[in-house]
Amino acid sequence: MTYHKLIVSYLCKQKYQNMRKLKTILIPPLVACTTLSTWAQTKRSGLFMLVTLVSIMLKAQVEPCGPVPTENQLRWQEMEMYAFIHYSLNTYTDQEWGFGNEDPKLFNPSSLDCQQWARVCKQAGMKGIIFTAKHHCGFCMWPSAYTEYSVKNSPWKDGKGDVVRELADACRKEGLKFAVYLSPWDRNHPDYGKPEYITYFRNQLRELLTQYGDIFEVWFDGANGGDGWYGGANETRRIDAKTYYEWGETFRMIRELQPKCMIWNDGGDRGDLRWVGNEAGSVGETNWSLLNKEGDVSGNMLRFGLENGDSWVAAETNTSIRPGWFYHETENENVKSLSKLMDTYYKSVGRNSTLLLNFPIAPNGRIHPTDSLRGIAFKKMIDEVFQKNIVKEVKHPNLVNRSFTLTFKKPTAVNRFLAEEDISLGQRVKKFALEAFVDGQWIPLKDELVEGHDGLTTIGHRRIICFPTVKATQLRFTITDCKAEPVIQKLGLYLAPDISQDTPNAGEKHASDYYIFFATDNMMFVNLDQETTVTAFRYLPPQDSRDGIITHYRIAATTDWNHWETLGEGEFSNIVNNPIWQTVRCKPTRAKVIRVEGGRLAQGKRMAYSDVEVVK
Ligand code: FUL
Repeated sequence: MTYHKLIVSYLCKQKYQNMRKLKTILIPPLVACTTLSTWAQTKRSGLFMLVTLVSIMLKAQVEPCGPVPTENQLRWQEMEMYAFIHYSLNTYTDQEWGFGNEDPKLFNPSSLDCQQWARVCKQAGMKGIIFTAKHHCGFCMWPSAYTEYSVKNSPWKDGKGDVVRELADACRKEGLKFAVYLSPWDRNHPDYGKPEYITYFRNQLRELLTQYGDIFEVWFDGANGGDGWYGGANETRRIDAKTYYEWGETFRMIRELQPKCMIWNDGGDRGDLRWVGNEAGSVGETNWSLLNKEGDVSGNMLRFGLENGDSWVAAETNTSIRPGWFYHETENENVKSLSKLMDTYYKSVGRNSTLLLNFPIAPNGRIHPTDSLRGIAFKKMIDEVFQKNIVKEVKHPNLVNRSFTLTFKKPTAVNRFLAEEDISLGQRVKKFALEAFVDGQWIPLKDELVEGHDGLTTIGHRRIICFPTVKATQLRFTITDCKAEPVIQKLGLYLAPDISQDTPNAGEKHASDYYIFFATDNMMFVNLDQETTVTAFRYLPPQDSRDGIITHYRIAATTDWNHWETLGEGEFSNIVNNPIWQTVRCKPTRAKVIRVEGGRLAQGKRMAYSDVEVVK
């Protein structure tokens, strides 16, 4: 049979009826057949061509709906999970944000091993690594020619080392992609806040984009301006993140040097992807991969996208496997549990987002064994749920009246539903319904991770719905609202094992029973009841709102209400985006009452807390 006949008979059998309904056929079949079959004969790769041609033609029958992803965005979305690695001088000072005056001599890992990082990340299912080449403290993990504040002035490898190079090489060896985090805020640089700094910043970016092979993403971070060392000026510098960095020019440079690179950006010009507005590891259950090109982006837009946005800007959910981004020994017991990681997976990849999961490096230069084991267990669990599927996945289901019913031979236990749209044609589905046929009747299902409504909104690249186990003989999926005729490329049903026994909420809350009272809106007292020796004070900020979060604190202790000994004073770094436990260490101090003053709050007038703890 000739290619023409094969194709025509395939189309007649499979698609003729649908084709008659089509509004647009972008490639006239016979023209395409003739041209491509001639080419196919020349190339002697007929079968491949046939398959390609059929798929081009089938796609061509459907008009894209609204903005669609670029090739870069599609490739990136398909990575699904990739790792963050936070490592810098902070690792040696036990901080989340360095001030910019930390001594480069502190950087001297005993057994730095980028191969180990890459191996762990790969085994944890990560497809690439984004590395903090420079965090806010300004210390460069590569020997930049533009500053002395880098590994070249550290004792590690006698100043001849380059962590960026070692990691880029290790990633390539493991078949992982590589990317860089370059903090625009630089608390070390004397020129930060002045136009000269932008040249410095671009010079550094050029080094990273030209000396380390392909870079799949550049991560800029939104923390911008504030207190810092700034070459000894030791002051507060505020900038307007929208205008100061002149992102347009920087973006042009990135596109020129690394045309396949995705751009993360928060303030100013729109990047290729968006932050989800929190660092807790979840995006909205409704998640449109769209935003408007111009205009401010609110917290809700980060979380839910914008249904009628004019540009494709898909979500990237970033979170850490531990409470903090950098390694802190005190968090060794708080590495996220497997159930917490699975919850994160469902609330990111399962909600049409990618997952950027952070692994901090310990002071010895390796990923801590607890983190690596947990990461690997995480990947194993994803495979267990989604690779050993109990019902055969359905590729390109033929929806009848926008509905599809999966039928089993006998009552079958299921608790996870998966659907994927062909996003290359745009994101179309607004709302859907799920029903299970149990004991002779249809029962509606809802997303158990969503409160207040059934949570069955938007699909995009992948949508996973978790629901309590049902023993059903059929499951009906019905699209109840969409922007255009849906193009579903996959449906699946699975049974996830119960892992609720595994330390839920690891990495999260404690509960204290101290007597706490407020003297004023910005001053609270923690009564310890008995005199005791205190070595640290810990503060857990409010978890569901920025109201009352203390960003600048002063903490003192007393045994007699007369003499107050200062325990600490300063800023809680990154507390707004990542409202985790904050630890203020102090020299051993006798205390009966602790006074906490909120010098500055993130929002609101009265300081607040979720919990406090006194370390004896
Ligand atoms: C934040 C930064 O301030 C943190 O230190 C961390 O790098 C995180 C990924 O982004 O906003």
